[in-house]
Amino acid sequence: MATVSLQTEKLANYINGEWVEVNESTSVINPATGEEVVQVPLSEADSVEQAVAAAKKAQKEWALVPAPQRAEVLYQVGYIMKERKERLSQLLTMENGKVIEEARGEVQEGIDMAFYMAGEGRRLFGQTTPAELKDKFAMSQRCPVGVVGIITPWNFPIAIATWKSFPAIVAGNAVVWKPATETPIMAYELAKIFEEAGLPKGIINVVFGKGSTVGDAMVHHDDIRVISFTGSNDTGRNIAGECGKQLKKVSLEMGGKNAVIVMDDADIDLAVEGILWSAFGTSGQRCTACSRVIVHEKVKETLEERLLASMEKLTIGNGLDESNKVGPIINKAGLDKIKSYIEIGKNEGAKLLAGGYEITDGEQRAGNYFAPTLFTDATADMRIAQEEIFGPVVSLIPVKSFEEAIEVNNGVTYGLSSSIFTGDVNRVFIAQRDLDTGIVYVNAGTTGAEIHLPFGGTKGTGNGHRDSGVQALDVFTEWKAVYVDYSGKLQRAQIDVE
Ligand code: UN1
Repeated sequence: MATVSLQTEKLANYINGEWVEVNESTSVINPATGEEVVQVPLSEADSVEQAVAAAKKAQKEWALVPAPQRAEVLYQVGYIMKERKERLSQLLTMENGKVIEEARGEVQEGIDMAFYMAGEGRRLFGQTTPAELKDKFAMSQRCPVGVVGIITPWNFPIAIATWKSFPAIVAGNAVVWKPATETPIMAYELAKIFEEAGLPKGIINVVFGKGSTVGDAMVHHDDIRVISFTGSNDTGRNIAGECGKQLKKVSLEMGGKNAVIVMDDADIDLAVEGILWSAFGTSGQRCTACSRVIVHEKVKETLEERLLASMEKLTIGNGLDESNKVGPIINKAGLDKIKSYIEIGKNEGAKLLAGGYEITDGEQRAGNYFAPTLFTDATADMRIAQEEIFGPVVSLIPVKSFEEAIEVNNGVTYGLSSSIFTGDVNRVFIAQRDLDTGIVYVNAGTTGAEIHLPFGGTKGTGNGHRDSGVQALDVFTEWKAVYVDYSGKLQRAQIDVE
């Protein structure tokens, strides 16, 4: 099994280019083994205060650096991440638990984002528009917002951080970043990479600590002009409420209840592969994870049989062992939540076909492992078919028609990702039009978004903004409309138009 060392026992905040220790700290636990990996600082609001002050000062100069030069730093970040990919991936597996192959995939998302956003340094396109008056020039340009706050989750601790920080930085902002307390190592490593890449001090500031203290201080700070948050629904709604009161711009991504639709004309073996990967990869702990399968009744039994046979082959264990395909659950609270949904599902009358229990023997004893779980004969209104479980639990919902499948897919409060397996080209186009989610897949599972496309969802998944893709720039920039009148006389818009 591969091992890398972190070379420190306690992490420090990164503020104004300095590593700043705070008194209190707590353990980061490897979910695969139950062992402590490192101590993470538990900062108070004063750390946020220092970080914002540093960011505010540094941002003024950063905004004056031409964007192609700001982008040079991101290219360097990308090169260093590429060089360090294996180290970062192993550390990611140690703090988060995801299997090493997936950890490499996540680090690759960050590398891709670095080069993609570095390219934006030479684009950051605005628009020129004809003015309604003679000898008058009109354009719209993107301007940095100032100091932005980003709050990132434990399930994609490096990828999501890059989706938010890279566009913010290339656009000329300074960042105050609160990473998840469960997974601070990726933040620590990324801050070191920024430092080595030559990012001026104060442009990225990392403050570790509990969301309620650090996050609250960020949300309520007058000098933080944008909050970009990925995480739980309850927290996101609270943040939205607080930001609303202050008229602070906020971008939210808060999960999904994503479904794979399997039609009667689907390639069933391909559908099984798609479900397996998107439901049980990352132990179901993705916002995009498949947790419902909407299946046409004609192929229900065949799908069940083949899915069960494939599930039996899934190897579960420490993600640093290359042969394991499913890793642990992040912590005991995550496990408890999953267990409670198993009881809910049984009480609601869904039929448990596989799994449904914590694995507590063998090498898995000390970690947090949950058996891949399949419910069948679920109905669309059951809680297991409506609420986000964030674990390796999938519920099969039989339907009688294509129209019903679409309706069931859309009948949840979330709207992140959806997928359809079908051989019918007309259904492909109808589905991509009618599936009410921000991401739609055809003949592929619900996970696997690429960084140069917008990531986010409809309805309760968010508030209309998108992470990654060029669209992420909309979160971190303000549009400025500029009019230059070179006629030499006062020309009144709307009035002096001939
Ligand atoms: C998440 O779970 O919040 O599309 C991010 C995917 C990954 C990102 C998931 N590229 O599944």
